[in-house]
Amino acid sequence: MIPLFDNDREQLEDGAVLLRGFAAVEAPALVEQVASIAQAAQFRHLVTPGGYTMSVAMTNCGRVGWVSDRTGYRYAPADPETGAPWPAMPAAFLELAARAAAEAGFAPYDPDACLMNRYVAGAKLGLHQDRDEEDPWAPIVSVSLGLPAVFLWGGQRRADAVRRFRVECGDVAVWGGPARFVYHGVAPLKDGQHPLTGAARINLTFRKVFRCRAGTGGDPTPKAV
Ligand code: MD3
Ligand code: FE
Repeated sequence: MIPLFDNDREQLEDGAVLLRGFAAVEAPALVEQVASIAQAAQFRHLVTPGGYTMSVAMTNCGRVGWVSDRTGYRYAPADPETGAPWPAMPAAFLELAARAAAEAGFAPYDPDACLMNRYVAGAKLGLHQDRDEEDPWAPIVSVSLGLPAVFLWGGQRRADAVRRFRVECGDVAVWGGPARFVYHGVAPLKDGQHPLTGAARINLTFRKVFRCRAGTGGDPTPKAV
């Protein structure tokens, strides 16, 4: 398929790219899949090791899911709420994530987990690094759905200057390789209504958690182009 919006590509820095509108066509189907996943694994507000309840509600699909409680952050094969394995990652998720990763020079890409974040007005994600994954090079792919938000994009150190990017439904960001440990976050969501998600923004983040899977014979780290 010929990619739509091919020119809408913003290189943030080496290893990080914003693909505006990359998932615009698929957005309604993705939102439906999220709703169906959330029936089996509900969105919940996790507690951080420091004892704070996150303003963003989260759930997961894939081989493992990201969870947090008073004992720490980790990837878990089962939903701690139900004890059941996380719902499988839909084929449409995998295909989109792999296509976006390839567009950013990170092919092949076979993510282990998709963390889904749901924001309502006021919900935010403070500046952080994603560092609970074993593979330090494989990218994270982010898909924004529903209400717009402001991404905060810093540097390798917490104190580095932060740039802001407004992202809309269908925008996709990919960052890996040299940009994998950049500090990032999301500014408090503004009130609004979106035809696909109502008063919410949903963000999917795909992660390669394991360095390589048993039985695949290696080829652990994709190379950035
Ligand atoms: C790309 N999620 O779950 S994707 C996370 O929107 C997480 O829910 C965020 O960080 C979310 O760990 C955002 C990360 C992100 C943040 C800022 C960016 C990607 C970016 C700024 C520019 C480009
Ligand atoms: Fe993050």
